[in-house]
Formats: sequence, structure tokens, C-alpha cells
Amino acid sequence: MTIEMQFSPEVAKARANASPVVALESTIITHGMPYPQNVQTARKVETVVRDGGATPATIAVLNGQLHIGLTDAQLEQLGQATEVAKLSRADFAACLATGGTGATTVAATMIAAHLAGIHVFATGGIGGVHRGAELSFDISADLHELAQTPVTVVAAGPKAILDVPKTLEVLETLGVPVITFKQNDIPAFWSCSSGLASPLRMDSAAEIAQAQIIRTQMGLPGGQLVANPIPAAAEIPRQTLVPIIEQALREADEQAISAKSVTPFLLQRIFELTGGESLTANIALVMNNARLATDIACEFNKLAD
Ligand code: PSU
Ligand code: MN
Repeated sequence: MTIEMQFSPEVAKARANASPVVALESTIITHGMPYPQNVQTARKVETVVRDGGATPATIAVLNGQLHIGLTDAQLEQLGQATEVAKLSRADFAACLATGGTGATTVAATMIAAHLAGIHVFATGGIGGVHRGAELSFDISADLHELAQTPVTVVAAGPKAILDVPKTLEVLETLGVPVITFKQNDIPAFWSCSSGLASPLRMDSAAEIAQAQIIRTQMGLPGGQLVANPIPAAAEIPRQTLVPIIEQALREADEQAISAKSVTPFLLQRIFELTGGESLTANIALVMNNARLATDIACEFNKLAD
């Protein structure tokens, strides 16, 4: 018995033709960006994937149905909705069972992508080890998902709101390959460099696809995290963000923000404190990640069978 999935018309066509598909998450739409930029960005990202020769599959749960690919109307509806659950591994099945509507985080999108036979997924940033995790135990389920579900996730590196060295330590412990694209330093989401060396570097989409295939051939579970630096012209220098991030973190602490609300709260405050500049950078890096994920999906397609 397998789970029932609703494929959008274009994804159904891509599956029938065995052509490359790129998964996209929906939490970035509902909890990561304000309306209407969220819907506009989601559409632009889908266009980038199509222009690169693959089919976009934005993943979400609508009224208890698992959707692999959304129509334009569904995307708009999700972008405007206010009471949408933020789904991860723990609550994904419960949402389907109760007929709920939920946006998928990196963890939940990986699960759905794998169920749908999609190997590559593009997003902005993944969850990680939060600062103060030694007391709060706040470590994103995204990290454990990367360790067990065979999907290559293209992101722009861990966000500086996280504890980046601890995030890298946990990924290493879990056996997750962290591959930076075309540079030696791990990028830091809004900035090109975190100042920390990347465990791995690759310079071509073909190598990245090949590495995932070899992991699977070796019987190693799990995926790969590809850290793709934001284009230099769009970056916000690290030093500019330090005081802003400190302030957002302080406010989260003062207001006792916890659990699933932490990441959306911090993103929203940083958006406000940068006068919208963080969002402009966020949009640029997501599009850049969609481009690379599309190339990787095309390489997977060549290497398959
Ligand atoms: N980082 C972003 N934008 C986002 C997220 C992370 O820049 O929208 C979302 C992703 O869906 C990610 C989730 O999987 O937040 C992580 O949430 P948490 O830290 O609660 O695990
Ligand atoms: Mn968390």
C-alpha cells in the first residue's frame, strides 16, 4: 500500500516522460516570506526550473491531500492562507489523517519528494542547531531527515541566526555530506561566506548527482546538503547583519518564542530590521538555488537507468 498523491498536470506529464523534476518546499511561502512576495517568488522559482529544462513540483498538503506540484490557483490560495500548519516529519501523517492544510518544511518536503521519486530539492535555507541549543535542545528535524532520506537539498548555507559550527558538527555526526558549490568556504545564507571551511567542495552538477547515486549504491541512507553561495551582487555583508541578528535573537528570548515559531519569528524581525533588504537577498538566493538544483536534476536524469 502506498500513499495517495495528487500530481499537478505538469508533474504528471514529466513523470510520464521520465523527464527531470525539482521539488520545492511550501513553508518558505507560508512562514518564510510575507504576501505577496511569497507567491511572486514561488512563481519566479518555478519559472527558473522550467527555463532550465526541468519541471517544478511545489509540495504541500491541502485539505488532507498530498500535492506534488501546485496549480497557479493553489499556489495563490496557499500564499494568502493564514492558518496553515508548518509540517515536519512528526506531524506530516497526522495532517493527512485529519484533513488538514499544511506547508512542508525541508524535512517534510524531502519525505514527499522521495515518495514521488524526486531526487533533488531547492530551497532557501535549512533548519539547523539554534543558538543556545545546549539548553533549549532546539535542533531542526531537517538535519535528521538529511541523514535518512535520499534527496539532495540545495540551500544557501546555514543562516547566521543559527549556531553554524554546531550545525556542521551535527551534520558530520549524522554522516550528511555538506558540499559547497564552487568555493572553499561555507556560505552564510545572506552572505557569500561564513568564514568557515566547507567539509566538501564540488564544481559541477554532474559530480553532485554522481555522489548521491554512489551513496545509494553503497547502501548509505540519506541525502546531501549542497551549499550554494548567494550571487555576490545580491549579498548582504556578514558584518552588517551581526547586530541585527543579535537584536532579533534578544527579542525572541524576551518574548519567550519557542519551538516551531522561532525560525519564522527571526526571519520576520530580520526582514523588518533590514528594511526589507533581507527579503531581496532571500529571493535572489532561492532563484540561484533553483538554477543549480535544475542542473543537478538534469544530471540525475542522464545517469539514471
Ligand atoms: N530558512 C529560511 N526560510 C524558511 C525556513 C528556513 O530561510 O522558510 C523554513 C524551512 O521550511 C525549514 C524550516 O525547513 O524553516 C525549519 O524550521 P525549524 O527551524 O523549526 O525546524
Ligand atoms: Mn526547532
